[in-house]
Amino acid sequence: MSDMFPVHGMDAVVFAVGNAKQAAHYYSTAFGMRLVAYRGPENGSRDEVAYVLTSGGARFELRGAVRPGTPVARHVAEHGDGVIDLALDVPDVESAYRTALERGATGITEPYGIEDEHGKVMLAVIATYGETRHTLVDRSNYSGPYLPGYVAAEPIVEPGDRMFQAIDHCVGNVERMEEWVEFYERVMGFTRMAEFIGDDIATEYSALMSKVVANGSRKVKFPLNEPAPGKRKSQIDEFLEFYGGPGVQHIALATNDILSAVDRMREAGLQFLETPDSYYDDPELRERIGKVRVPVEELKKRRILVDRDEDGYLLQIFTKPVQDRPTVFFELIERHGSLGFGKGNFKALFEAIEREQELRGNL
Ligand code: TYF
Ligand code: FE
Repeated sequence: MSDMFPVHGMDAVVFAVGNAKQAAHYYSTAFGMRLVAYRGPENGSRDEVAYVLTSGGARFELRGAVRPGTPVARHVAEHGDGVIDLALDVPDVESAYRTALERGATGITEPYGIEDEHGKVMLAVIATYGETRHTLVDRSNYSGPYLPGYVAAEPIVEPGDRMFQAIDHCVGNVERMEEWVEFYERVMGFTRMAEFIGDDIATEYSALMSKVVANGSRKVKFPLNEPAPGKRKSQIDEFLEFYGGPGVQHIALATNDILSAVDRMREAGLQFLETPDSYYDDPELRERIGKVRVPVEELKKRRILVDRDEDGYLLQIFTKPVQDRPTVFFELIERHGSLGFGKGNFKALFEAIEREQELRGNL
């Protein structure tokens, strides 16, 4: 199955935002990303601007509207700032697109090539949950800064050491999780990973159910959440209400130094979810996690969560939502062998999310 739809990894996460110029500044200063490419009225894009930033292998494209009535303007009016495209790096766009459509995916843009002096890129677009899309990209014959139509750009601020190196996973909030799990299985040959949140955990405290699908190499991991009936309003329902339908909930960024990343992001003004002291003072925590690379005190100081499974351990932390609506947020994750998503932290995490929800009056 997966041989029929090979995927190398994520190509880019594309955001539609209300003010791309300012968002580019934010991701440069608070996330330490490097501006590498730009497209706008100065070089032939009359209606839209786009800023492309990278951090190691992770690439974000921030799109904004220059005039009313454009697709980006409409998307932002409807959903607020959000992710419009999880672009996938594929070896053969034509065959991936045909395969996807044969297996029931909705095509948005037929495969096409686009060229400039740096070479040629192949692109096609299929639909996924809500208004989110997957652009299929083959840039193996291209050496420009991003895509034809974009010009190279200089960093907005001089980037220091990288805070993160790659995109670890991209999470979708949907109304019917199983439908989208089956979509990725059928269309892309992705398989279910072991970690999931079933109705047992859901009824206890999380008010959500979750399953994870991944490609064969596990480089692309897509957890999918759906609301579950609980004592109070699900955080997934809050997202669906404020986003105006299904969409990307969080992007997890893989870092190899979560301590310094958190310190620098906080210094730049980014806000993280607060984990209570009781999480760190619980004697069972040390038992559960065993030996990790830093003393628990260092994690406690920064409110970093830790989880261990049979393969190893992971450190993770979650930002608060990064735009006006209580929708998209980020996770930082430092993996040491573990392939999981922090199952042992779900209780503490969901309680922290619910405290925020309550402050917003949405619980
Ligand atoms: O991606 C994950 O599965 C973890 C845990 O609403 C998680 O980051 C799951 C659901 C959710 C927030 C975090
Ligand atoms: Fe996550």
